[in-house]
Amino acid sequence: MPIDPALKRDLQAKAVQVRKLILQAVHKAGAGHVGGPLSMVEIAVAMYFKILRIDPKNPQWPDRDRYVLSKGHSCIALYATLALRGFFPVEEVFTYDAMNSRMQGHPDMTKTPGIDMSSGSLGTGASPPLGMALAAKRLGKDFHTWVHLGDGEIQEGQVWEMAFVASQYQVDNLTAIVDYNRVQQFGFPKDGNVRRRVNPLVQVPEKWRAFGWHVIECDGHDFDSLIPACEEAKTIKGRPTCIVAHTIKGKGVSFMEGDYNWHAKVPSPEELAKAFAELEAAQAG
Ligand SMILES: Cc1ncc(C[n+]2csc(CCOP(=O)(O)OP(=O)(O)O)c2C)c(N)n1
Repeated sequence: MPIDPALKRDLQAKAVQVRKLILQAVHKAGAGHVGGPLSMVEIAVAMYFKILRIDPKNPQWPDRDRYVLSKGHSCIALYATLALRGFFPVEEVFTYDAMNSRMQGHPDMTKTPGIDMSSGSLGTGASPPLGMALAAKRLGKDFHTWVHLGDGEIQEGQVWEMAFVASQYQVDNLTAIVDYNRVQQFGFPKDGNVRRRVNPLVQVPEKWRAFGWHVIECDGHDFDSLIPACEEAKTIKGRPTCIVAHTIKGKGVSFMEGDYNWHAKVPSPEELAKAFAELEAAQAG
């Protein structure tokens, strides 16, 4: 079911703004991740501009929905989204990775308004949201908790400890989103010019189903697919939901898409200009 076209246009424009902020911030910092953040832009925008019950003026509101970016290396996408949503000034995004900045290279819940959980060591951001969701049930609160995982990240055992406990306790106020871009940090040198990792993780929906979760697959770059998936997740009773969002690492910039070399590479001034031109052309088209 397509979403309202005006809302879709607005979200798409936000996604372009977030992509530009990611590229500019990494360029300025001279360090950081690019491919994973670009992969998750629509998911972050859908969350913060449509799905989550939040108040940017009151980031610690006890009844807010929780969103935990477990693939914390991609946090520049979250900082850009939080800034556009009004949690802190947009200019602060350009202090990314600087000494004493609130925009650290991995998210720190003690520093940055809007960050619900510190993360960065893959897998370790999976369990705290389960605790948040269980706490909501115990306290009779109606907030929903979301956890955003990378497909490489779900190779970590802690994710599956969380997965079986969540279904065991019928934690239906918890939704996992797997950013399924099929590329991780490295490819294989022997592949020469072949820029994709040849061995992506397979049977991701089947794995979550086997652990007792309700599974929804969607296109993680298409708001008409992503937003109904998120809305459906909130209605499922008796078990947690996993949204397997099919995404493209480096999405939006042709020479970054699907290329593991852009996992954490800084764009040169020429590459930045080329990327901006592409993003603007796509938006105009
Ligand atoms: C425990 C742990 N091992 C290794 C790393 C280094 N690392 C950072 S990102 C990454 C790859 C992540 O791939 P994926 O989860 O698919 O994320 P995405 O493709 O969305 O960037 C690795 C190995 C880490 N942060 N934590």
